[in-house]
Amino acid sequence: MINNRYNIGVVLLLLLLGGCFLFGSFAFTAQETGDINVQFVVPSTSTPPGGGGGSSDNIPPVISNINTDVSFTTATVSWIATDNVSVGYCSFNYGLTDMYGTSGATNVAGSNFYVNLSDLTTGTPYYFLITCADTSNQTTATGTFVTLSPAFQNKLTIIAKPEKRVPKTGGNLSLDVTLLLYDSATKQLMFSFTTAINDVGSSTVQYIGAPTGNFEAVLKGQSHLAKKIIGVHLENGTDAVLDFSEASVFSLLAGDVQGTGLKDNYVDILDISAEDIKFNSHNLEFDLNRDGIVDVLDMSAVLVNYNKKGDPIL
Ligand SMILES: [Ca+2]
Ligand SMILES: [Ca+2]
Ligand SMILES: [Ca+2]
Repeated sequence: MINNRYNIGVVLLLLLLGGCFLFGSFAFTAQETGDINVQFVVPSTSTPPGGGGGSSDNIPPVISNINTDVSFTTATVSWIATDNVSVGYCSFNYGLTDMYGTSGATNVAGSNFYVNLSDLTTGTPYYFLITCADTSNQTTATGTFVTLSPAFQNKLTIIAKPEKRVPKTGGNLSLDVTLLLYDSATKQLMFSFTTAINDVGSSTVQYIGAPTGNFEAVLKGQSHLAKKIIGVHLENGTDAVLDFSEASVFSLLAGDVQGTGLKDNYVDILDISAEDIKFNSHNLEFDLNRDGIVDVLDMSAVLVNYNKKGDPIL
C-alpha cells in the first residue's frame, strides 16, 4: 500500500515537472521527460497558398450572370458560380410556384453551369432556385422565366386619351405610344410594341406577335407618363381592348418630353428646360396640346404635372 502511494506520487511529480518544463520554456513542439512524451499540436493561423480550406473557408460561393433562354416547351438556365477555394456543387430546382419541387440536372464547364429543361408548358411562368456550395457554405439565387406562348392572332385595340389635346382642323392629334406587356405572375416583360393612337385616342392592331396569356399592360406615351392596367387577358379567338382611358375618365398625363425612347417617365426640371428650348417650334413631341405651336400653353401642361411620375416601367 505504501509502495503504491509512493509510485503514484512519483508519477504525479514527474507529470508536474514535465508540465512546468514545457510551459516554462514555451516549448510547443515534442518534448520528452523521463516518463511521458507530450506533443502539442498548435493549429496554424497562417493561410496556406491559394486560400483557406475545409472549415476555415468562411467565404461562400458567388452566383452571377444568371441567364434564361426559353422556347415554347424548353428552357435553358445558365449561371456562373465562383468561390475563393472551389465550388463543390450547384443544384437546381424549379416549379410552378416558389416552392420549386422538381430538380434539374446541372451541367458544368469550369465556372459555367447550366440546366436544360424540357416538357414545359407553353406560356407558363416557372420559378427556379439555384444552390451552390463549397465545403462549409451555401449560396442561393432565385429567378423566374416564362415559356413562350402562341402569338395572339386577334384584334388588339388600345384606347388612351392624351390630356389637353385641342381640336384643330387638319391638326395631328395622334400620339406615339409604346405598349409593354408584363407577365402577371412573374412581372417579366414579355412584349413591347410601339404604335400611334389616332385623333380619337384609339389604335387597333392585329398580328403584332403579342403572346397570349395573363398580363399587366403599361402604356407609355411619347411625351406622356406611363399608365398601367392589370388583369389583361389575351387569348386567341377573342378580340381584346386595352382601355387606358378608364372609359375616358383618365387622360395620359403630359410633360415627359426630355430625352429619347421611353424617356424617364418623370416630369422634372429637365422637361421644363427641354420644352423651353423648343418654344415657337412646331415639333409635335413638344406641342402637347397640338394647336400647331409650342408655346406657353404647352409649358403650362408641363408645369401642371411637375414632379409627377408615371406608373412604373420595370
Ligand atoms: Ca468558399
Ligand atoms: Ca422627364
Ligand atoms: Ca401647343
